[in-house]
Amino acid sequence: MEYFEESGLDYNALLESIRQKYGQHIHIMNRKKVLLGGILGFGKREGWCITGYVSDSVFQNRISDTVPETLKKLSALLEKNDFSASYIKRITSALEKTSSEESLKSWGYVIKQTRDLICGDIATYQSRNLFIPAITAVIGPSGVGKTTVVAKLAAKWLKAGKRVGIISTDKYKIGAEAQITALASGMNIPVVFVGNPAGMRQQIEFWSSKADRIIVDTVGRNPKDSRGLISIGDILGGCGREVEKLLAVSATTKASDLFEIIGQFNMLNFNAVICTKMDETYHAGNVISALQQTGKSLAYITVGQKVTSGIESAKSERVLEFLEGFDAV
Ligand SMILES: Nc1nc2c(ncn2[C@@H]2O[C@H](COP(=O)(O)OP(=O)(O)OP(=O)(O)O)[C@@H](O)[C@H]2O)c(=O)[nH]1
Ligand SMILES: [Mg+2]
Repeated sequence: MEYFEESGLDYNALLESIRQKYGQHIHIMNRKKVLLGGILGFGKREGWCITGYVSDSVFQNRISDTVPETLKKLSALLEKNDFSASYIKRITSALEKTSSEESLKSWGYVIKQTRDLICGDIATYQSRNLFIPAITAVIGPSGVGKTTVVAKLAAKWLKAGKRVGIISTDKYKIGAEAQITALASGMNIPVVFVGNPAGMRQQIEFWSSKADRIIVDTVGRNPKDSRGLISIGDILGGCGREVEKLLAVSATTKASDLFEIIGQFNMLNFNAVICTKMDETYHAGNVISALQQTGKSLAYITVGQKVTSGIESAKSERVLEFLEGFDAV
């Protein structure tokens, strides 16, 4: 799938130019009004921003008889690892362009080159949190492991000697309050609950001299529910200053859904992705394809349900361990 985000002043003209650029098989995920142009904040005009993607079927990789056997085998292996069709095409085309006919006969060569290409595609995120306390919010769809990530991050930063506080915006879901309270109290970390931006502002002020890191747990949101996403943005806006927003997604989600989720949550301007439940997948090509095609970077991966461990800063070589058939040779 190829992802796009285009803006223009006139909606119909914008749609037409997207069709000209990406063809007729576009799938629109989100359209919103935005302010465009101007200099130094003056003279901005209202326009539209459209995000979406071009269906995989358009990019289907037709493998002809002239393609070396190794590349056919590679395509099948990438497909087995859940890479998207357009990502597979990207890799096989890159190999064809940059390799001699002779070297493409070697399976070892093809695997090594592919590993290097995939590694290069996994952008990792370096936190740029400047203020103390640094605020990190974990956002994402329901059930992906956000609260677990919050507890894992709290444990990690606690071990590093930081003073940690947790703010939860999930006051409503049955059991949510008890879940985070139990996790936090096991580590002797205070947790408070807020229900609106004003409450958030108050808590941030209260914690400003008592914590080095504040972690915000948020309510799970259906990515199709724009209003729900906006309400997350509103409550985080109550922090009144920079918040690092990390989008948690599960490694067990299929590539096309990851693509949609990342596209929809983009309206919250999140900084990077946390991929949870990596231990539950053997074929993480879905994650790699979605990250590469949306241009998003990976902050952490989580492996396992234990809250005191199992969160790792993202490293591209490590992500490759969650693929089948791509061991280093
Ligand atoms: N195997 C595995 N399970 C995990 C991981 N992270 C979280 N889980 C499990 O996923 C389930 C949901 O985790 P939560 O942290 O409650 O998910 P959530 O996103 O906060 O859920 P909501 O608040 O309901 O939206 C729990 O059973 C966790 O133990 C992981 O890395 N690996
Ligand atoms: Mg939760």
